[in-house]
Amino acid sequence: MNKLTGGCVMYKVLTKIIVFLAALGLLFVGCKGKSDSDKPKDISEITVGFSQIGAESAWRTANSESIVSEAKKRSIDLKFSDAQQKQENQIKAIRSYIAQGVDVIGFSPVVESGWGPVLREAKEAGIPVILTDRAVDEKDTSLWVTFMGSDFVEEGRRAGNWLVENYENVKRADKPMKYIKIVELQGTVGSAPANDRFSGFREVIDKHAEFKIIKTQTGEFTRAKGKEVMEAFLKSEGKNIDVLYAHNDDMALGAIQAIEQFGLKPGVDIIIVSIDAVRGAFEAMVEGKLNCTVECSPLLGPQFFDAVEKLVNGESIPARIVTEEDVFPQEVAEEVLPTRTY
Ligand code: GZL
Repeated sequence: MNKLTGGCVMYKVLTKIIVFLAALGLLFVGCKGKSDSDKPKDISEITVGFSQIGAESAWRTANSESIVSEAKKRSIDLKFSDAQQKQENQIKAIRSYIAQGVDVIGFSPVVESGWGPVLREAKEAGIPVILTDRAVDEKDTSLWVTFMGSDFVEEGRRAGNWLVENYENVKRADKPMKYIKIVELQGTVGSAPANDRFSGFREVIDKHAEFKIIKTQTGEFTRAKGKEVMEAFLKSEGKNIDVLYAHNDDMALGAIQAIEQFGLKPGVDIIIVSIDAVRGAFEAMVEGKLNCTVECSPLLGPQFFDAVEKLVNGESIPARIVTEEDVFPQEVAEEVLPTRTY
């Protein structure tokens, strides 16, 4: 074999060795593990954008406080916005969170419909969305990771069941049982709690012919509007009203003022059942002015950030997380009031 041939052979062997070593190196780099961008972030590095509905009720204030204080407790960077009950403000806030590239978006939708486009934008941007408190009627459930909050239909059923089971014991003795006339203060028009509490209550009442809903109108979940609408009910129906069913305690508390100003006794002349179980409702029950409140817990902060941490760590979370709740009639109010945290 001449020097040239020998040199060629050597060259080929060396080339093969270099190629082999290079391939080995690439393999090693490839196996080094997740690149930085794939590694789960440390919780203190993540940013969460939350679009809150507004500050319409004591319940909402407690809900916001629960979310903001939990973020602080966990040293999570939270961008929080108040939409003053306007859907367009929530959509703007969510778009700004997308533009800022937050890691997770949370929001409580003021109404059920009209969220498809902005939720698709979040999905295209690869930002997971957590629904809290209220649901949306969007058919594509891949647009959010989980919905956590109460079962509002069940809350409406619980209010109806309490009334059917207790009206006879709480009504004035001189009031006839025949045709018990109910007036209803609905929540925000188009919102999940208003729609569901409306239907859940009727699921029960419609099975009892003696109960009749004679007036129903939105009080927008606020104390002021609840008082105003109750004044109108009293003007047209007066002493004809036996029961008030309010979709939240704030409207019931406003209605109590209207009933007293009209010269009737709330909780006695007009039996009142409402939803939320805020402190004000317990105080009204202790004074004998409200007869029952169905719990709807606003304290979603810990659950929300548990879900955020699981998401960021790549863990799975259930598509639906229901909050456990109770019913509080007037007779337990005094004992329970000191334990209430919202
Ligand atoms: C219910 C929540 C409702 C409360 C109201 O989860 O969305 O909105 O019942 C609040 O008090 O305004």
